Amino acid sequence: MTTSSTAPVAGSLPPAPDAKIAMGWMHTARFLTTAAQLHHLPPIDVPEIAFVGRSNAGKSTCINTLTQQKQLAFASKKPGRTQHINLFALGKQGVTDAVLADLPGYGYAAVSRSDKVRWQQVMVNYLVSRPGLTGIVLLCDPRLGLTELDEALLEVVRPRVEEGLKFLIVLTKADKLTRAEQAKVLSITRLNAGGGEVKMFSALKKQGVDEVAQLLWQWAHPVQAVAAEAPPQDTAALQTPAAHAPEDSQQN
Ligand SMILES: Nc1nc2c(ncn2[C@@H]2O[C@H](COP(=O)(O)OP(=O)(O)OP(=O)(O)O)[C@@H](O)[C@H]2O)c(=O)[nH]1
Ligand SMILES: [Mg+2]
Repeated sequence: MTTSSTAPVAGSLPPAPDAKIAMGWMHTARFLTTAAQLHHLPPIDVPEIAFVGRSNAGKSTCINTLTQQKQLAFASKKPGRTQHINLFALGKQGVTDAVLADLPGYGYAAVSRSDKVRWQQVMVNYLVSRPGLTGIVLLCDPRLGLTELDEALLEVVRPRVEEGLKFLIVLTKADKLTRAEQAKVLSITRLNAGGGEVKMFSALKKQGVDEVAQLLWQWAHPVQAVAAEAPPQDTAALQTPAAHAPEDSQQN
């Protein structure tokens, strides 16, 4: 999986920013729009990061904690609180450079079967076809572990993850577990996630907040392609043919 080149590859992750930078960026979050159906969502030309997971897993609370805003996303003890796709814009000086999407949770027993099927279809379509979707954060209550529905979601997104879509599992409500339980569930989830990224998180204890913010910042600011593939015209004229520089040589 690793390459021998030390040159940054376009689209790869930049170094992690200072936690202050990542948290300051997160704090710029503002409500953008809400939609019950996929085709009502506006096209977005910046990276979009979706928060998905079972109802009551802590998606909305996680967004509020990361953005350091109490009520940006609707969080509630009552499962099924989020019933629309809610988009939040991020970026300094009002310039949007990324979008967070809070999705309704799945697996909520009190929802009618037809509503469940309808919503699952919206979500699958969103995950499979939303242009600009850059990363998925799957939130999971570590006391339940990855459930059948989470596994089904993993299967749905697998082809896009293989094509480069970023993916992170956040184990929420870490404050409900002892340190030993946290370590155990982390390693089991890492195993089940096929080596994918997994982080422990607690909104209550502010555990894992900086780390998740730093990773999302990295997702939203991938290394740009270096625009120096061909030398500028005037300096090219100065090069002697004897130099024989390979045309595709890369700078380190
Ligand atoms: N102890 C503890 N409780 C949490 C934490 N995160 C969320 N909760 C609680 O879990 C419940 C559900 O949180 P939400 O953020 O509304 O969950 P959700 O995943 O957005 O739920 P839906 O919108 O129904 O899909 C609320 O009562 C939160 O206060 C946490 O880190 N620790
Ligand atoms: Mg919610």
